[in-house]
Amino acid sequence: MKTPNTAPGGQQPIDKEIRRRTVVSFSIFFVCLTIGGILFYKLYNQPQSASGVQPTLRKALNADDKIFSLLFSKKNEARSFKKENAVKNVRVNGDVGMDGELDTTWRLKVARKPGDTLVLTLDDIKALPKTEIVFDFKCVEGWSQVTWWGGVRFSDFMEKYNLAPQMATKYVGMITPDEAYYVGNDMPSMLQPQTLLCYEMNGKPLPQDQGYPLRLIIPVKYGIKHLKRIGVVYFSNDKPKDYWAEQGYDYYAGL
Ligand SMILES: Nc1nc2c(c(=O)[nH]1)N[C@H]1C(S)=C(S)[C@@H](COP(=O)(O)O)O[C@H]1N2
Ligand SMILES: [Mo]
Repeated sequence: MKTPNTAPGGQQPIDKEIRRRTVVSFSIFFVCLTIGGILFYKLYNQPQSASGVQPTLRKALNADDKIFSLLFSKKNEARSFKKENAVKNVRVNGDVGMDGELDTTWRLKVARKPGDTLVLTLDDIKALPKTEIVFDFKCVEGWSQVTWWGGVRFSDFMEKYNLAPQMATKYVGMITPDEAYYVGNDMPSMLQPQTLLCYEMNGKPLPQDQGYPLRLIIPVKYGIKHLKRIGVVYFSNDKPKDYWAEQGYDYYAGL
């Protein structure tokens, strides 16, 4: 590369160099402007297709659509990890509605409609196809942990128990057996394929303090929505009552 001559008494080479660069910059600018003008003219005079805009523009818009729909679906999916990345000592946080221990006499009550409740055992739930997920569990308090869970997809559960009419409601409510902890989640998040009725952690039955026999795992939401120890599930078009929303936290609590 040529370095400007800054030898004492010789300012002229620098002025020359500046002039040269100015000429080069303007030339490049005008060449680009001309090419841009020609391309624009060609594009503008393209016959319009049935889609209402020039085919080249339509192509660009279609590509744009594709990118955004991909981003959108990714946005609604929590990143998943390998099982090896899951922590062994899973933090226990929140014990509202978790007094005492539960055993096999536990039943899941699914209120299909007022006066019409489906009563299920843990074995009924385990008989459905099993899905596992490893994801970064995030609590609003500011901690997060990569954890590994297993259970049945809520969407599979809804399908197997013929709950299609209930799928048309806006919200799913869940309550602990003692009714002390309760959450509401929007149906699209509940039907998202990573949402599980979970009965395993790290490949083993769910420990008592993690919500034995059944808890919710809903990776697109903060920890507050992952109700441990499900007693009742119900469906509603109004927002179900929500423990932490009542304390002023965001109802949606999405990630
Ligand atoms: N029954 C019940 N479920 C609960 C809570 C609770 O207090 N009671 N706390 C919630 C909160 S704030 C978090 S962060 C997660 C923590 O789950 P973990 O104990 O498995 O880490 O559970 C959620 N589910
Ligand atoms: Mo939390």
